[in-house]
Amino acid sequence: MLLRELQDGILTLTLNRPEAINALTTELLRELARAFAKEATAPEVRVVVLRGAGRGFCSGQDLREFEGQRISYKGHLRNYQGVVEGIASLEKPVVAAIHGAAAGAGLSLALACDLRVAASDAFFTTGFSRIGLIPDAGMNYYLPRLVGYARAFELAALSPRLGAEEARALGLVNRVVPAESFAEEVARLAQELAQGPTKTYGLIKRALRRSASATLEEMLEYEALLQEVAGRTEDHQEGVQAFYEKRPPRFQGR
Ligand code: T3D
Repeated sequence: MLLRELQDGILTLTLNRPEAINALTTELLRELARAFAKEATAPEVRVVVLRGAGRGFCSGQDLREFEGQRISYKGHLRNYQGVVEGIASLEKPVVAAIHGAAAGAGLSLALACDLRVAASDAFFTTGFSRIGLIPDAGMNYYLPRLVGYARAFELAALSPRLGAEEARALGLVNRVVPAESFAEEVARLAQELAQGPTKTYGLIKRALRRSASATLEEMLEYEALLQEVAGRTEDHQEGVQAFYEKRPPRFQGR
């Protein structure tokens, strides 16, 4: 259900239920949570790419899995909390590589990632309100932070279908690349991140996450604290040395 491939510091996680546009089952979500908590934290992993097999990224919760059953608070939390928190707390970049559909909780997972690259054929819909549900899997946290309250409400309440360019204009995705060169563009970005100062990326994630609920004074203090940590990394030494020697840095992620 979840395919894993590690190459040159890039861990690629592929949602692999193409017959249902990679709809999320309890088992798939459990595998994903485990992958973010275990495999992705290994020191040799320097970036994670999350993608979908077949013709789309992810169609959200598998609507057939709980047919006829009531949604339970506990079951819902158990299914989604581990994955969304796993992405947020992973101290390395996570890239969502989106082609075809990203809907419902599939879109939520993409929004929880640090960067979103969309193929020109990608399309996006919150989808929840069409089946009488509210956004979940972290969408209520990420969506208004990315697009502002008014747009978040519109996207959540009306569930329009957005094309890749529309999504980029709204700030939902970082970049749109031609569908024909999607795999190469994602690989290029992943390589760039995999050769970067991994520990620094982790600290950037920590700082930006903290800023969501901090005052300026608190952030100034937290930045100083994290900068002390960044200043002790080998990659900082290497970056400064490379600057002196007028050459590109060779970061080792340490
Ligand atoms: O239980 C809880 O805890 C609640 C949690 C909720 C979280 C959520 O994510 S709620 C939102 C769930 N997702 C949706 O409502 C989206 C449903 N799907 C769609 O709207 C469309 O399929 C798409 C817009 C994603 C793609 O449209 P299209 O036309 O490209 O594909 P399609 O023909 O609709 O789908 C292809 C197949 O995938 C089809 O199966 P079939 O008929 O060929 O056997 C379709 O039924 C299946 N599929 C698509 N989405 C889901 C799905 N099967 C199960 N669950 C799905 N979410």
